[in-house]
Amino acid sequence: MDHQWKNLETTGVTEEETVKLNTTEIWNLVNTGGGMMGDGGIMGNGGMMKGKGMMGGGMMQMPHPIHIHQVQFNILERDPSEMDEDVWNSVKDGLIDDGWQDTVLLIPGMKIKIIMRFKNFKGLFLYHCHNLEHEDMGMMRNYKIE
Ligand SMILES: [Cu+2]
Repeated sequence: MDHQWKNLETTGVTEEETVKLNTTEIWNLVNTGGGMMGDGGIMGNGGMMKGKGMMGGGMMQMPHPIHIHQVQFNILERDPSEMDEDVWNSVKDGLIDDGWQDTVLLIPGMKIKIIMRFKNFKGLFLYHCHNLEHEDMGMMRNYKIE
C-alpha cells in the first residue's frame, strides 16, 4: 500500500514501533481517557503503543476500536480497574475475548494486554483506530517488521 510508505517518510517509525520477524510480543494498549498526553504516547493526540503504550490522551473520552494489520492476536488480559464502573458493568458481558482477534475495543480507562507473533513478512504495516474521524486526527500509524 502506497500510503504506508508515504506515512513513514513523513512521520517515521519509532523504536517502539519496530519488531523483529519471527518473534512474539506482548503489547499493552491503554486508553488514558483523560485530557493529558501520555508519556509513552505515539499515536496522534494520545498515542498507543506497546510497552508503556498509551491511547486516548487528548483524544477525548472515547472508546477506540484498535485494528492491527498483518497479525492476529490473542487478548491476554483486560484491566478495567481505572474504568468507570457503570460503563464496565454495562459492557462486560458483551465482550468476547476468546480466539483470534484483529481489532479490540479500548474503552476509556481500560488497559488491554495482547500477544501476537510477527511472521511471514517484513515491511510496514498499519495499526490504527477504526473510528474514521480518529484515524484522520492521527490515530493511524505504521509499525515495522524487520
Ligand atoms: Cu478512536
